[in-house]
Amino acid sequence: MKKAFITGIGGQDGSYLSEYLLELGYEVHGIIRRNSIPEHQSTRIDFNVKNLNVYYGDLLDISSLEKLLKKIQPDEIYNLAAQSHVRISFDIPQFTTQVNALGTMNILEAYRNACPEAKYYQASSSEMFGLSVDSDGFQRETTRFMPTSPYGCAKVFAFNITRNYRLAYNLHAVNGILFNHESPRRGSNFVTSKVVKEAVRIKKGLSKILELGNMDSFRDWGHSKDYVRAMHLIINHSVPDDFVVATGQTHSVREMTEYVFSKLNLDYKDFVVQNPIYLRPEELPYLRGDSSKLKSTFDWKPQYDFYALMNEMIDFWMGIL
Ligand code: NAP
Ligand code: G4F
Repeated sequence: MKKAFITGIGGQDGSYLSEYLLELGYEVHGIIRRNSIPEHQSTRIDFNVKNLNVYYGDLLDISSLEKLLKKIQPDEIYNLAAQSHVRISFDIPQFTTQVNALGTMNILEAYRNACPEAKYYQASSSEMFGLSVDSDGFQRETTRFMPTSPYGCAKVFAFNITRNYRLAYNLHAVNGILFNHESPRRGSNFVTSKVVKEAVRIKKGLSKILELGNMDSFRDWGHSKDYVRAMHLIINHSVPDDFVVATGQTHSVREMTEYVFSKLNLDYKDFVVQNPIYLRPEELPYLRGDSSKLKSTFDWKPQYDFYALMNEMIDFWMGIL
């Protein structure tokens, strides 16, 4: 039985990845942070299932990482933990950098000392590309990084230190450069979840307006379930390497909002207002990923397109509100 160790196991991707690996027959281990309301830790995934083991740990506490990796001796390590909200990274830049950059260094050190034979996956991000777009309108593995947020800058460090550890210490350490991916489990302060949740509340008479920031940025949105399958393929490639994971389609926040409201037979223009508190000091205006390298290396293609993704999220929020 293969063993996986996942940081961020209670997050959107960590929860789907755990379920996917358990289905494949893995023994799954993961860390959660201490929370004053323990029930909040398992809102996305039931931790009381066979072959799933959860411990307290933190990327900022190298002793907890090293102790667990020494004991578990995993075959695969997935570092998914992060302060993952880009706008909030402007409010708490130092914390974001400590967790996302130095926290990555901590787990790489623990990995190198405790179980260097394991394979390591780093959750890198399209936010690293920032203002940089190739002349054909796509971002890919060779596109230079020009990040536009403390989050993006910290993720560039994490990407580079992962590559550095791979080459310097001959470790099987890889980066997945994932474009935006969503699901019913997406935190409700990310734009897709926020729009769907609030549109459903408006439809049900529970709310009257939706306050947003910049509606003219473009994102390449996929489904988290498709992307965790890609993580597993990338970490298990015979040669450690870095891959972009994206749908290749891009939509503006305005188009996404218009689609969600229209599915509920509403006109977004009657309900959406701009609130400057949701604008960012520097915006990333456009993302569209080219995942040709991933597709030509593995038999991967997304099962969800943008509309199927948004429809699933609408059905979810209609069901629980
Ligand atoms: P998420 O839902 O915000 O999950 C992040 C997880 O990390 C949460 O469980 C969080 O725990 C945990 N965490 C935060 N700080 C930690 C720390 N210091 N020590 C241990 N755990 C900590 O994010 P996601 O959407 O699943 O994303 C997973 C990873 O992929 C992140 O690294 C993110 O930056 C990256 N990524 C995401 C996307 C995307 O579109 N979703 C795209 C590219 C890259 P708490 O619940 O306690 O906060
Ligand atoms: O949903 P978002 O907050 O996602 P963002 O900033 O693209 O970051 C996500 O994707 C990254 C990959 O590229 C990940 F690395 C990162 O961890 C995270 O998962 O915002 C998307 C767009 C932005 O242009 C933002 O300015 O939506 C715009 N937006 C407009 N109004 C809003 C809002 N975003 C949020 N969160 N809230 C708003 O009210």
